[in-house]
Amino acid sequence: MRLEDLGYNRSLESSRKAENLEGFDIGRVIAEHRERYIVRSPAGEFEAEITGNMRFTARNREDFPAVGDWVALTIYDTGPAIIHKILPRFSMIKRQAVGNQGAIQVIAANIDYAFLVQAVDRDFNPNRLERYLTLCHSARVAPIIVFTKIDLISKERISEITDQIDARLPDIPVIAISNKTREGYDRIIRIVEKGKTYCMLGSSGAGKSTLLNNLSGRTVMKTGSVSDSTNKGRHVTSHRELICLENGGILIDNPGMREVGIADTSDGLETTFDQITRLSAHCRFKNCTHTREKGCAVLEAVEKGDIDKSSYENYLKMEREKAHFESTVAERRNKEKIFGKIIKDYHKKDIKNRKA
Ligand SMILES: Nc1nc2c(ncn2[C@@H]2O[C@H](COP(=O)(O)OP(=O)(O)O)[C@@H](O)[C@H]2O)c(=O)[nH]1
Ligand SMILES: [Mg+2]
Ligand SMILES: [Zn+2]
Repeated sequence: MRLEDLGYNRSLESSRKAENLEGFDIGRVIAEHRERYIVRSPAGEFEAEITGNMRFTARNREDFPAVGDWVALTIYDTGPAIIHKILPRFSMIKRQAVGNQGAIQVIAANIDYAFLVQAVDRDFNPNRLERYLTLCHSARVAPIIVFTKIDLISKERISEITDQIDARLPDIPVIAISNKTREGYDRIIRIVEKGKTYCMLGSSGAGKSTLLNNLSGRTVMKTGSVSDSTNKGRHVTSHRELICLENGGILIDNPGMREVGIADTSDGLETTFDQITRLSAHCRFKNCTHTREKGCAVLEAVEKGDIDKSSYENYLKMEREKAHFESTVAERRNKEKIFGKIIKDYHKKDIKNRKA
């Protein structure tokens, strides 16, 4: 196994030099569980931990390694390897909670493409696809839509679905497959590029792990439709893993993100709804909300049928969520500021009292 087989390239090599990490081994994090990491390198696969210094200087979850990260480490004969540094990431898929101090969870790092996996039966939902797209755009990951389980519906229904998505999301590649009959697999295999990293995103039960297993030719992921509600805290693929395909592509499976919140995606909205973004330059009012204004270019396009009505409605919904999220964050920062001032004043008084 060479580093290149894991996706290593020239730009990573120059960051390694720039950061003076030539004395260390380089590896890629292929799994993570509670601050224990599995790192793969040309020397083999190792359990690893981060240095104490790295832990103490970490400000948030982003400062810890994640699946897909390139790390500089020291490998020992016995005991775990020690991770000294994370190489700069070129992309990062993350989640951000509104509560819990906006805690960030890094889903995966250094991803080139995301397969947005959605089953064509009960799972089919264009609004949700637009959410995942927005997540990709804000993470700087190129999206590819993969519809699964086409063996469960008629040929007519398949074309209906793909036509609908092509019209609504004209710039995003769409592949329809069956993991059962392997129809469409030739297209998936053709699209996977050597040295590029792909990650699977989509609801639980959509067929991500089955696809990954089939592509890899062996069973690396457990599959099945374990319901989240009946098996609290149990995820079939909670142990995320990165695998290398025969044709040189690198694949990462992820547990279904049960919902994609706007916090994860807000800076990607403009790209997902780029037609609306472009048109809004032609609205009469600069602060147009595209809801009822006269001379609104967006409303005109919706009326003419140039913009898909449900896509427009989804856009408004996500914009509202974004505004709400931003005001919640601002409010929390404000409260923290006020609270910080109270503490400061208290300390000041305390010092004064002690002096007196
Ligand atoms: N009929 C059919 N079933 C599928 C297909 N893909 C996956 N499944 C089944 O759907 C269930 C969930 O698949 P899994 O790969 O575990 O989904 P994941 O949660 O997205 O990883 C399993 O029982 C699979 O056998 C498909 O293309 N057609
Ligand atoms: Mg799975
Ligand atoms: Zn407008």
